[in-house]
Amino acid sequence: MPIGEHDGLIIVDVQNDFCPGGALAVPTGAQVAETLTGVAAHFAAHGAHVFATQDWHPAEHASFRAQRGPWPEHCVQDTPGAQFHPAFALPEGALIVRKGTDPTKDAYSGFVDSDLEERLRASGVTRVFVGGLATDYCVLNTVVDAVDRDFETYVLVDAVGAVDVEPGDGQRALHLMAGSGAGLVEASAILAEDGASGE
Ligand code: VGL
Ligand code: ZN
Repeated sequence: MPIGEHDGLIIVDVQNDFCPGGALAVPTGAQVAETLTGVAAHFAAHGAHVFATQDWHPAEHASFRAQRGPWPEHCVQDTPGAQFHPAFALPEGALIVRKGTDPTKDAYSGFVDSDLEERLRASGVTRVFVGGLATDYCVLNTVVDAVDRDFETYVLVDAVGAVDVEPGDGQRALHLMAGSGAGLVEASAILAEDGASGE
């Protein structure tokens, strides 16, 4: 699948707290971080637009257990847990979108209370590819919102990882995304284009 200037890559929450050693770890988080570094470089090299979201909570966020929320404290603004994983590097020109900053409500989707949609449209993006963490929360909600906003939307199935609070949550999320109208594609197949075109 050739990538070009009307494509956007949305990399969701590749942050330390969602990787092994973090507060809300996805077992494959570090692998996903490494894969997405290569994918982001490929997109940038083909003139596509790269966006990376960060879960970016104030210290007493409503989603934390201390506030009777569902999650352990994670991705608190300006802490190490909120930083991108060290295996993840963004190409020049990539834009960072922060979400979950309202202390009173959660925002799993990169489109909620952010300017992501405007920034995609301002860049001329009509087709988006989504990877990152976690498949069953922020990737799921970002993908469904992208479909709703009429972007042609694909999930990078080999560049996502699930929290799996209940076993199978990640698989169910993939089915939900496909059912919502998103396509499922392998990032490795997109990367293989470089070899195929002799670049
Ligand atoms: C996420 C749970 C809580 C995610 C964020 O990035 O998927 N999950 N906050
Ligand atoms: Zn969160």
